[in-house]
Amino acid sequence: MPSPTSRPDDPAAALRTPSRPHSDAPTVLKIVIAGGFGAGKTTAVGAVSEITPLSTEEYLTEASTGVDSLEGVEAKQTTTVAFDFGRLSLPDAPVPLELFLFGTPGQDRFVDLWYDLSRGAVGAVVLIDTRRLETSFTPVSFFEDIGLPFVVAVNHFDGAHRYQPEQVRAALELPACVPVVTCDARNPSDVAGVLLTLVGHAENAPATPVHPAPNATLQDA
Ligand SMILES: Nc1nc2c(ncn2[C@@H]2O[C@H](COP(=O)(O)OP(=O)(O)OP(=O)(O)O)[C@@H](O)[C@H]2O)c(=O)[nH]1
Ligand SMILES: [Mg+2]
Repeated sequence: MPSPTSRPDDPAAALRTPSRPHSDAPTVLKIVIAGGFGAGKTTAVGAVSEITPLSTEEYLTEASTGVDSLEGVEAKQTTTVAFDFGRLSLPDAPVPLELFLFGTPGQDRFVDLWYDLSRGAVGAVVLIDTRRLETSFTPVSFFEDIGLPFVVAVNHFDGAHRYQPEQVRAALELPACVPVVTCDARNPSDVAGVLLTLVGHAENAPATPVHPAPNATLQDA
């Protein structure tokens, strides 16, 4: 069996290296697309991916009634049970990039999987549905706890009240250094813009290795 490849503690270091040996080669980065149940994670990965995205959707069943609230997303029939995977090349970015996108399942009960998917990632996007802001509390706390740079992206659902980014920042008690942006998860250029915001943020964030979430977070989830 091949030995596992060790994970660099600071994946964003590739962005800060002044002269890379193969300057034409894109910098490959892993990015996590997170957020609460039904926030639009699978939609965002699918919108922007240049390959047919890998998805692990399963039908919602009666067993999830009363567990996974469909308020605001009543038309939703499926949910991600493992992860989404997509790829996006951005050759014209200030540094040519190849982004590997990993969408998480939304429910808090998958928090162990969120941790596994975060290994080796340069950062995370936390998608927010402002109609159900409470579903984003655990994902935000999770990335704060493990020390992974993240941006908050407000996914504008039709008919939802449009809050200002600073109102969202206040409601989530986010520090000024965490970017808060808006997007439509169905729009490829919106999602690409969010990803570039994250890459810029991760490049400037202090290099802190991802560490296991404290037990308190896991128990609370
Ligand atoms: N109007 C609108 N609908 C959206 C948007 N993003 C997602 N949707 C819809 O909202 C529903 C949920 O989207 P998903 O992409 O499955 O959400 P998710 O976050 O992956 O959901 P889970 O994996 O179950 O947590 C789907 O019916 C989407 O079509 C958006 O920006 N605007
Ligand atoms: Mg999903």
